[in-house]
Amino acid sequence: MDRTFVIVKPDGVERRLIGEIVARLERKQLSVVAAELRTIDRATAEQHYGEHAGKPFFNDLVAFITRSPALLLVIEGPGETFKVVRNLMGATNPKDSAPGTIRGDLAIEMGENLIHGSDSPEAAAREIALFFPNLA
Ligand code: D4T
Repeated sequence: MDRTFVIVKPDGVERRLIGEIVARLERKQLSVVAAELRTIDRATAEQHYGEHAGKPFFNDLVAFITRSPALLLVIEGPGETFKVVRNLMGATNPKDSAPGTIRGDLAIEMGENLIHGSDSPEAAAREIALFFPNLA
């Protein structure tokens, strides 16, 4: 089985969309294999979004992802799980994401786009190790 890392971001928890979002992953026949509701600390957020350090939206991004609890998830599927999840999520900017996707149906602002999913198998391994260091 093949794993990826997902965050239901603070806006998703605040809007009480945990059930809706997890249900969409499960209906696709993906499995939740680890889950934790956690307020992400600043150091972890800066490491997670390291590729965006120095960009104009970086400080807002870190402030957003740390502002209240997020649901951290390890998701498992039969293969290319990161890609399956990214397709369910829709495009990063909710103004571009297709209807039928999580962002396309439920989000409208780039800064509040509900969900994160790793964008490659390498990112999935790195992010699972960062957020769930005790997971085998
Ligand atoms: P995440 O990482 O949150 O799943 O989003 P994506 O993988 O879909 O997109 P990303 O890494 O390029 O962007 C991370 C995060 O930053 C916000 N963002 C991005 C922003 O506010 N302004 C921007 O110009 C970009 C590119 C949205 C998602």
